[in-house]
Amino acid sequence: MTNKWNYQTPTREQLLRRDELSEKFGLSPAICLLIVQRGVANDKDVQKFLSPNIKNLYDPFLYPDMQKAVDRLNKALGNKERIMIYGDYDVDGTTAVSLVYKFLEQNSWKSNLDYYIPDRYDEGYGISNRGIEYAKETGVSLIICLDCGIKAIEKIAYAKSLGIDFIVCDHHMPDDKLPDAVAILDAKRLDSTYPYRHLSGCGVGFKLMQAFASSNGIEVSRLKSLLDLVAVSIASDIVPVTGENRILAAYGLKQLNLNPSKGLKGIIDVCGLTGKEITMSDIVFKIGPRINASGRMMNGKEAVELLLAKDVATAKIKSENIDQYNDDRRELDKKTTDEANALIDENPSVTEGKIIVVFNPEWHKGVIGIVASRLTEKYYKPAIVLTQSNGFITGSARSITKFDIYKAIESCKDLIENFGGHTYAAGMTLKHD
Ligand SMILES: [Mn+2]
Repeated sequence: MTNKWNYQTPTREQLLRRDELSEKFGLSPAICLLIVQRGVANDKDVQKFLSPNIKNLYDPFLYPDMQKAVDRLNKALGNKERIMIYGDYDVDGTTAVSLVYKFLEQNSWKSNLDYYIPDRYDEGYGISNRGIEYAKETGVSLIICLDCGIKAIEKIAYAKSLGIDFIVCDHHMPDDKLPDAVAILDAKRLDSTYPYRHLSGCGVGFKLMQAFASSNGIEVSRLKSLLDLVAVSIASDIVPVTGENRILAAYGLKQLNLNPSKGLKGIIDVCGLTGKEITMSDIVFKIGPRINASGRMMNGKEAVELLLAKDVATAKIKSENIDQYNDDRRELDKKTTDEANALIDENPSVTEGKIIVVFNPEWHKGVIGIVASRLTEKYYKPAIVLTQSNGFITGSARSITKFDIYKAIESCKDLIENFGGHTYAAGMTLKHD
C-alpha cells in the first residue's frame, strides 16, 4: 500500500475557534477541530450540524421545474393515466424507484403504477429503447425517471413521439442541451438556484414526493417512513453527508434502526445486523453491496421487489436471494482483482503513466467498477478497467482527489460512443478499434 496522508496543520485562528466551540457546546476539542476544518463557520451552522432537524429541509419548489413536475403528476393521477417509475439498477436507482412507487401507491386513490429497471448488461445505464417500448405496450403516458435521464435527449424525444411524457429526477451533470421533458429536476442544471447540489438520486425523488405531498395536503410526517431508503442511498452513492443530506441521513438512520420497511429489515437480518445499531458504514459495506448485487448478478428489479415487500415471508426469501448474489459477486470480484493485479505485475509499465488502464475481454462487467476502485486505492492513480460487452468495449473509471476523471473522458468524447458519471467515478463505452 502506498497511502499518502496529507495532514493539515490547524491555524492559530482554527485552534482558538476550536476552544471556543468546545466550551460553548461541551464537546471534545478533537471533534470541534474537525467541525472547524470542515468549514462549518458560525454558531448557528454548528448547531444545525450537530442537531439535524427535518424542519430545515429546503422548500422542494426551489427546484427549477418542480411546479411543472407536480402539475403533470397530479394530472396523470387525476386522469388515472398509467405511470411508470424508471430507475437505474444500482442502490441509488432502486431505492429511488421504491421510494416514489411506494409513496404514490400509498397516497393516491387507485393509482395506475408500474416500475422498470433496465438490465445492466442488455440495456445498460440510463433510459433504454426497450424500456420505452415496454411503456408504450402497457399504455404508459408518463415516465418518472430517477438517478438517470439528464443526458437522454434522443430517448426522451423518441418517447415523446410515442405520446409518452417524462419527468426527469437526476443528480448527474447535464450536457449543454437538456432533454425535451415536461420537467427536469437536477440541481446541477446551470440555471438551478436550488441551495444544495449534492442530493442522491433517491434524494431528488424524495424532493418530488415532498412537493407532491405539500400540493395535495398530505402531512409531512408521512414522508418520514421513506427516509430509511434515502439514508441507504446517501451512504451507498457516497454523496457528501453535509447540508440537506445530513438531515436526511440522520432521520433515515433513525428510521432504519427503529422502524425499517419490511424489505430493509430482511436485508438487515441477512447481514447479521439484527439487534445492533446500524451505522452509515454498515450501509456502505453490508446493506448497499447486497442491493447492488441484484443488478450486478441478476436484475435490479429483484432489489425493488424486495424493497417494496409487504410481508415478512417475501422479504425473507428475496433477502436470501440477494445475499447469495452478493457471495457470487464477492468471489468474482476477488478473482478479477487478482487477474488485474497479475496483469499489472507482468506489465509493470502500466503503472508508470499518470493513469492505469487495463483490459481483459473475459472480465464480468458487474465487477469492473469495484476492481477500478481497488487499483485506485493500491496505486493512488486514476484507473480505468475495460472489458468486452455486446460487441463494444465497456469500462469503468475511478479517480483520486483533485483529478476530474469525468472531464478527462469528456475531453476525448469524439473517440467514445457513450459515457457518463461524476468527478471521481465514470463509465464509458467505446469501439474496439
Ligand atoms: Mn446516483
